[in-house]
Amino acid sequence: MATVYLGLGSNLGKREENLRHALTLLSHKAEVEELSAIYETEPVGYKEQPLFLNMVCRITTNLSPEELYRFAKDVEIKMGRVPSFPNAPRVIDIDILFYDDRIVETKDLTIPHPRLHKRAFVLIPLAEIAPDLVHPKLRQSVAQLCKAVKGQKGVRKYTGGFNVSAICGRTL
Ligand code: PH2
Ligand code: MG
Ligand code: MG
Repeated sequence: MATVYLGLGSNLGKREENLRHALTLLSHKAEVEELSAIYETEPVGYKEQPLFLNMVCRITTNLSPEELYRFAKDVEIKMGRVPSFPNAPRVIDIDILFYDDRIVETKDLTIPHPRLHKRAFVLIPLAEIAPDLVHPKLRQSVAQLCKAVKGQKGVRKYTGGFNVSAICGRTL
């Protein structure tokens, strides 16, 4: 069984509902073990788009990294995500952040996620549920990476929140 951290983001449609729906679909093939809070975040990269909701979760799974990547893409497509330009607005984005302490570098897939250490919208929620997790390439903990990351002001706790107890026995 592998322990995996996923980053989720949505900035189109009913954003909260999209996060909840993605977690439900993910839970059909993986155990959703822990969730961060939800954060409302300023878009990074391409700025002229709506605010995102972002969160992270920890899952356990028997899927290989490639199988999990395919599964996450299938969930994105099922939820109506359409191919677009990099950093474009999206109904849902599901990124594999860490897969145990594996390093994967193939044409389609890079694990750890190649930009996670630069993204406050990933590190702030991740530091909530896995501060001591060590990045296997950078050899720094999530808490250390989070302390150093730029753009923290653009990441704010979202006060909405939803009941996910059916997914992992926890309410946000
Ligand atoms: N995802 C991106 C690009 N920019 N900005 C925020 N705030 N949140 C995201 O999830 C995000 C982004 C590409 O995946
Ligand atoms: Mg992404
Ligand atoms: Mg993605």
